[in-house]
Amino acid sequence: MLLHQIRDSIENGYPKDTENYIQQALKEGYPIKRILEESMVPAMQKIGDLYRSADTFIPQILASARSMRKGLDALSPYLEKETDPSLAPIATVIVGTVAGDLHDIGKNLVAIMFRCAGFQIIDLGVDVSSKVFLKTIKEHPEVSLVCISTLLTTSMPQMKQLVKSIRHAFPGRPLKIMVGGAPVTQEFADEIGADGYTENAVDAARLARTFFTS
Ligand code: B12
Repeated sequence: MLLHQIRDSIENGYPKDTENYIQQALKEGYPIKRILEESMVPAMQKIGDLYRSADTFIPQILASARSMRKGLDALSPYLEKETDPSLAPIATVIVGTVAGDLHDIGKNLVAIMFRCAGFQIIDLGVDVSSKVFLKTIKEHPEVSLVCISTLLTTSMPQMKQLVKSIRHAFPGRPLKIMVGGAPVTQEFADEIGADGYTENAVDAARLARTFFTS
């Protein structure tokens, strides 16, 4: 019931309701992963599909995006509690949306699923230049995975260039690179030399674990 209410409040764009329902669900002991996988991710996927079929207008999308952000903010403090500080992180991961692209909902979901799975996250935000990606990788030798997101076909060349620049700048470093976002495909990921691609955030965290735990 609560999971449905969270989902509806995101789809209908009521941020306050999303926040309240999520807080209630957390108090009642729903695991974060379940809230994400069963209500938040499907809600945003539905909004995306409606947008594609021209049934949803920009104000409604923005309201849903605001609900999603409120929901993720409400989850954050609980995420800290669920993570055991005595356990070393599986790996440190940089996440960011490529230059020219301001979409961050999918990227934020990827970051939160990775944190749930035991990774340490450095979130660079949106519209991140290659320069900032490279500088951050250089300044953080503990980083062993870079996750790049894009929602715009016009930003896909930047993604390709970024993967190339990372490989070129850190030739001997065992860095894995994952790419994703709605227009990205496995074929494109292979073509640009990324180590991994998945269609959604849940599978992304699962795939990343296989890089470091097998
Ligand atoms: C919400 C939205 C917006 C919001 C963004 C709010 C925000 N804070 O992010 C607003 C209204 C601001 C917006 C703006 C624009 N948008 Co917009 N937007 C969307 C919409 C409807 C949903 C995107 C979304 O959040 N989906 C839900 C999330 C959960 O899915 P996701 O991002 O794909 O992420 C999942 C997976 O892809 C994966 N994933 C994501 N990143 C990564 C990374 C890695 C490493 C991995 C492994 C996996 C992974 O995991 C995620 C969770 O499961 C899409 C339509 C669609 N069907 O995608 C259009 C869409 C992306 N937008 C589009 C456009 C054109 C724009 C604008 C240019 C519109 C304009 N004329 O101004 C601007 C762009 C401005 C800019 N410079 O970035 C187009 C892009 C077309 C194209 N081919 O490039 C789309 C496809 C709509 C369309 N059909 O025309 N948009």
